[in-house]
Amino acid sequence: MRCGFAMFRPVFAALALAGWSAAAGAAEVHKLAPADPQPDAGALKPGAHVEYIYREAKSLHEAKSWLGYGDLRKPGPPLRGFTYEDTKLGENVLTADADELVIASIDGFLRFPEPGTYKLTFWSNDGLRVSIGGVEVYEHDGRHPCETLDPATVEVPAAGWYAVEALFFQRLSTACLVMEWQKPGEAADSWTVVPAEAYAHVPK
Ligand SMILES: [Ca+2]
Repeated sequence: MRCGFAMFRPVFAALALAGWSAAAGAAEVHKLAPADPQPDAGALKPGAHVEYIYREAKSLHEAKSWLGYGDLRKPGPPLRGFTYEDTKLGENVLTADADELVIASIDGFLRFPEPGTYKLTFWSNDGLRVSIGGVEVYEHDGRHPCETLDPATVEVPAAGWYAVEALFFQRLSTACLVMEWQKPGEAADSWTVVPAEAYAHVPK
């Protein structure tokens, strides 16, 4: 094992020097479709709609399979957005009634204030899959601490509301769910947590 790993390291180093890994992560730009029609402003309520299933999932595949059990779904108070930093041990996850063994199905709208190219960074503990404007933009499967993979790059054709859907699960210990954005023209090291007022939903 040790020998094999040592043999691989120069290969990774060479790929990194060639810019291969950066190119692979940055190449994909997701083109988002605005909600059509745009939601009626009078019907929108703050935050995102969420339903919880209080079952164990170790992967997004398992979490998704539980969604099929409709009678297990329990609507929860709306999320204020993806603004939940890592919990303390024993603290409830999101707006759920439990700190562990929670699956959340989230949907609503996200408002982009201007058109252009945005970068989105998602932090999750544990698994997370996100679609915005009809496009899957991020997935981080499995159980892990509050961490992120490469940012997603999205092309926003017009200011306004975009449908957002997410599948999230928290198995054990702490949990987090955060989205940050870098708006068009902002510096490459400039990240802001997407504010609560950017999220809305139509009550079901
Ligand atoms: Ca966890």
